[in-house]
Amino acid sequence: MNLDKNIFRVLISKKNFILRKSLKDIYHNQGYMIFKSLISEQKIKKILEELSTFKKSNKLYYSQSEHNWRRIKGDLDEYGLLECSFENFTDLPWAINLSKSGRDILQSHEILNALRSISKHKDFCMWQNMFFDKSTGTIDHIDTWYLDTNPMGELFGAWVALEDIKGDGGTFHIYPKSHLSKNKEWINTSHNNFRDWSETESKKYEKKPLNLKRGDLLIWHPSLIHGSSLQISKGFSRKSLTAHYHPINLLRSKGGAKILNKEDYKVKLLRQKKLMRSYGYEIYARASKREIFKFAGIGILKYLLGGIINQPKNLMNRKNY
Ligand SMILES: O=C(O)CCC(=O)C(=O)O
Ligand SMILES: [Fe+2]
Repeated sequence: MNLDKNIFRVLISKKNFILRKSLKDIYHNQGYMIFKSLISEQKIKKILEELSTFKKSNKLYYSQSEHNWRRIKGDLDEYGLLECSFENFTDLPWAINLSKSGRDILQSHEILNALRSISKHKDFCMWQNMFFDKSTGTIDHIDTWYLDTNPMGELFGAWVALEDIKGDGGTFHIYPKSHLSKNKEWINTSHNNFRDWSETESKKYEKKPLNLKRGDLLIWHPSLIHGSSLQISKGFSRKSLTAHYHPINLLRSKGGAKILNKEDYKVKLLRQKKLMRSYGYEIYARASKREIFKFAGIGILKYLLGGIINQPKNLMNRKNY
């Protein structure tokens, strides 16, 4: 046995343990963590090519910012930028290549390691994702009002810069430490009240615009106030991805939801786990192929029926307030 090598190994793992502990502390203290140059140039080039191909196709997609199904060509501005955010772009059966390039980033080992470095949990599932070509200008909010775990606080928001963010295309911003607020008046309020609460609460903290570089990853706490600004100069994009992850052993919920008894929790968790699929990746995806087809099929139907069923509703866009 080579003793020297072994001692070295122990020292390394001890250092790693200390490093990991301090990363967790920083995350819990600040409410966010930035991982520089995490995603390779090759993966970024691929996904941008795939988005560009998809934009030429005029296929259907679900817009998170408008909350409805739409054709992509009609949503491109005079510079060819997509005006709306594209929700669950990895779950469209008619966008296989785009979906794969998205999963290669959002369900990657790189993001898994980043999540593990700041969480006590080992395995995660991607609940939802979005592709932003242009800044939609998202109101300041905390994700927990919309999505969180039960018990709350273990959801992870993630943002990947697909280009250097300089500001002309709008920026994503956070309010460091705002997740530590004791004020929980947002629980069980309407969206309007929640928006007012977020605006008032954010004023107590310093706003930090994040000029991340292509390939950087940001992870934030579900109670951290964040949002984004509108495009400043025409023609400038804010190419980025976001995703929300939860540990596989926790139930998806909303912040402030009632705590379930052990039995009910177990049953619901089992049901949730049955839907998850790895698709060959180390981070699980939220839904089985069957669910994905169902979601897409309902989408086509809603688009064809139109009217009230597919009405836009953009609650989170700054333009509306
Ligand atoms: O990039 C944005 O405009 C907002 C994204 C966001 O709030 C989220 O993904 O939770
Ligand atoms: Fe958010």
